[in-house]
Order: sequence, then structure tokens, then C-alpha cells
Amino acid sequence: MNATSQASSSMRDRKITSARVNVCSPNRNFVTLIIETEGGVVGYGDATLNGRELAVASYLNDHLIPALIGKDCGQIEDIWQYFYKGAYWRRGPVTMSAIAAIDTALWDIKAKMANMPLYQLLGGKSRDSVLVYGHANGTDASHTVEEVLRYKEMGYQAIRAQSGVPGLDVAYGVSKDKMYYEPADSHLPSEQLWDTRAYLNFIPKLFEKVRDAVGTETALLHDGHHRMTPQEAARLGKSLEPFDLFWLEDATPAENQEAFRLIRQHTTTPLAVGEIFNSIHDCRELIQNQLIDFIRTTIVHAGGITHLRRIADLAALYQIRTGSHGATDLSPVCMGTAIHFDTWVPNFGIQEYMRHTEATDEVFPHDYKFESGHMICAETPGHGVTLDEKLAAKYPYDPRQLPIARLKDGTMWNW
Ligand code: CS2
Ligand code: MG
Repeated sequence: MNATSQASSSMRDRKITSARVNVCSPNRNFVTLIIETEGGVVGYGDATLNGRELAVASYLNDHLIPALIGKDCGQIEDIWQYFYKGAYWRRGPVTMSAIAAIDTALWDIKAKMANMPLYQLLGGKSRDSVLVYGHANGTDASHTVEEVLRYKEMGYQAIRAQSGVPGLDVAYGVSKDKMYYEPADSHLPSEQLWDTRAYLNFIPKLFEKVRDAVGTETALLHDGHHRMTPQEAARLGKSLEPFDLFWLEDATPAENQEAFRLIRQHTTTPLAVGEIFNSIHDCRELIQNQLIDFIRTTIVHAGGITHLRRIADLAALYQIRTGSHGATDLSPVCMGTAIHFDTWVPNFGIQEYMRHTEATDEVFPHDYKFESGHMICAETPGHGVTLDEKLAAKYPYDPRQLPIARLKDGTMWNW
């Protein structure tokens, strides 16, 4: 076959011939995009947006996939620009999760066509394994200390501690299950009561106990989950300084990026934010003004690898490291891709790893593995995760939404 006919056959092979959206619910809902090429190569992308799964599925099925069919799967950048600029209505979690799923599946295909693991295609290893943190949580301080010690026993070198708060029936991050945390707990949003004052008075006492029990080596993290005002967050950050946290996450709602300046002025506790961000514009001022230490944007919610690379590169200019979100409600496809990304990205910080249930792991065969507090990606071409569609069919979509929070006087608050 001469060069021209070779070129046209490889172009033919790269033609996207089909793309389908799978929605399944092995213990929780996941949305997966499967793209196939003329040459028979298949790529997978996570499109899961907790509580809004069908919105992303429809955005893909009704608005993106019709224009995707027939394109050259190798044109990853141009396809990203086409769906971002071409939407006219740019950004937002639904739009960017849909674009992310396409982007991730195309990177998976490109790596498979190049017969290399995804991290190689990105630029090779910057580290052999990826430090992760697990989620210890308890109903009260002593239960949380026990759980932190259990996670240390399991080999975690970094552990997030969340606890019930005295006087409150439920608190963010406290799971009914010992290993998995699923906040989307009902068809319509459940209502949770919140009391910041009780929380602010309790958390320093919690971390004094946890740090005493776990020693100085283990990295400790805490998620404020958007619930404090900037001044309250500054108070908490300051009161946690003696316990040497790795980070305080989502200390205050970040639509107003400037709010973090007030927190920064009062505390040296490292700050992390970004799991609900979906574009570089959500974090540009935070990064350029060095108001944070870790950026938590993810493959699935921030436009895929193509966009996350841009965010990580901007962060690197300001010595800010990545700390991507990795809750149970991001599928194994996102986790597998994230581990390849984390293996490559020069300014890596840490990866959240909130584990998936056995049923989820069976539906999403994968090759990444956990070893003494780190995740290791394998050498399989692509991101190393697939979807067993036959098995997935046994777990139909189960409509669930995230809770809402109210203050004692009924005021709507940040969950
Ligand atoms: C949390 C998540 O993992 C985290 O840091 O903020 O559990 C978050 O509440 C869920 O992903 C929401 O679906
Ligand atoms: Mg969080």
C-alpha cells in the first residue's frame, strides 16, 4: 500500500462511526460515553454529574453526538474547541461534563491507536505512583479517631477526617457505610440542618484528638464543604494551625474568588478549592493571586484532559499543585484517567480516592491499583478502564439528588 493510500486508510480508520451514552446504577448512578471508530477502536469517557446525570446524557445525545459522528477522532483539540466555542452558551457543569466525556474518550482512543498507556501520550511519568487520600469519618470525635487509625492501618499516608457535629443530626461527609460515602440519598433533595457555630467550636477539638492519635507523619485533610463565610473560614484555618493540616477544602463558596484573600490574610493553613469548578475562568484569580495552594478541578467536570492540562499549567506558574476531586460519584473511568494524568502532571499534589463499591468495580473493569497509600496505573494502552455494558444493564438508572441545607431559622444554606 503506498503512502497516499496508507494515509487515506488511516484517516478512514480514525472516522468516528458511533457514540452512545450509557446510564447505569451499580450502587449509584454513572453516565458513560462510548465512542467507536471505523477502525474498531473504542474509547470511554465519564459524564457523571451527581444529581444531574440525565441533563448531561441529554446534552450529549441531543446536542453533541449528532455533530460528532463522522469527525476524525485524532482531532482532539479541534473537537474540544468546536463543542466549547460552538455551543455559544459556554461553560457550566452540564456542558463541560459532556465535553469532558468526549475529550476523555478521544484521548483513550488516541492512546490505544498509539499502543501506549495514556500517561506516555501526555509526556511520560513524573512519578512512579500517585499519593492518594482516603475518607475517614465518624459520628463523633472518638469514632472519627478510630476510623482515621483504621485508614492508617490500611496503608493510607493521607487521610481526610469528617465527623458528626454535637447538636446536629447529620453532618456532611459522615457515611452510613464504612467504606463508601454517597450523599445523593433520595429522589427529591433531603433537608439537613446546619449550625456553623457548633461546627467551628467542635472541629479544632476533633483535630487535636485526631493529631494526638495518628502522630505527626500522616497528612490530615478536612472539607469545609462551602459552609463558612470568609471570616468564619479564617477563624477555622487559624484554629487548625497547631494540627498541621495538609489542606482545608472548600472553606467558603468560591463564586467570589476574592473572598479567599480574607482567609489568606489570617491563616497559614493550606487552602484547596475547585471540585465544583468547570473551567479555568472559575479559578483564574484564585491562582494568579495565589489565594489557594491546591486546585481540585477534575477530568470529568472541567472539560476533560484537554482543559485540565491548561488549568494545571496555569497553576504551576504560581506553585499551586493539583489535588483532584475523586469522590465515589466520579466513575472509575474518571479515576483511571485521573491516575494517568496525575502520573504525568509536573505540579501534582494529591489525588482524592474515595473508593467504589464492588458492584461498581465489576461494571467498570479497570487496571489501576492501590498500594501503601498510592495509586499505580498499569501499562495497558489507553486509560485502562472499560464498561461491561451487559452487566451495567442489570443496574438501571435510579433518580437521586443531593441534599440541601438550612440554618435553624430556615434560611437556605450551602450543603
Ligand atoms: C466531597 C464530595 O469528595 C469531596 O470532597 O466534596 O463528597 C461531594 O460532596 C460529592 O462529590 C458531591 O456529589
Ligand atoms: Mg469536597
